[in-house]
Amino acid sequence: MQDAFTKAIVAADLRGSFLSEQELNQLTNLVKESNKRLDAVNAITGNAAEIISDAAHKLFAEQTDLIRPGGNAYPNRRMAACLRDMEIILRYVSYALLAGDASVLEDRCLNGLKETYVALGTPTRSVARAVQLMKETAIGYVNSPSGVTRGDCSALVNEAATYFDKAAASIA
Ligand code: PEB
Repeated sequence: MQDAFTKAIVAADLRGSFLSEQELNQLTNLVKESNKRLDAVNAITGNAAEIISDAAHKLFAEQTDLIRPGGNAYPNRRMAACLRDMEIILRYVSYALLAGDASVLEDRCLNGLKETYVALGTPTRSVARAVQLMKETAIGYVNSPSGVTRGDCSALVNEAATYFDKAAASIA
């Protein structure tokens, strides 16, 4: 697992060089913007239950077969597994956003996940859709101005979106 700092250090060390000016500027910017980043992580963390249930309602409204007998979110045991999986994925996205790096998400959550779903017979496209729906709601919370200092958070929103997209693409 890496964060934006360790990633830059590992890359520089591989080259056997000091950090480049560009790398240092990027990290300086990361530090400058870190309060925004923490606000964004907090917006996702503090609203995780809402993000998951909102996305799950939309998924099951779109794909009603999932909650019918024989569906992958039926009976309660499978529904619980589904909601738990959504929570796990959202949790790792929140870690990646905090670290400013996707490796924690890739190594500890997405690695082998698609294969797991294929083996379980869980429809991978439906899981990917659930992730996309969580993305929409989560970004709404990150963009919400309530309780935080107003500012431009477009770069952080875009970054958060890349983690959700990465998760969805690796499962689909
Ligand atoms: C991944 N999910 C399930 C299992 C595992 C994971 C390992 C099998 C063991 C179990 O049932 O607990 N575990 C999960 C994860 C990590 C991990 C993400 C990452 C580190 O360790 N059903 C649906 C939806 C979808 C879904 C499409 C969006 O209808 C998920 C939610 N996951 C689902 C279901 C099961 C499952 C298990 C239904 C149970 C499958 C079954 O037992 O038939």
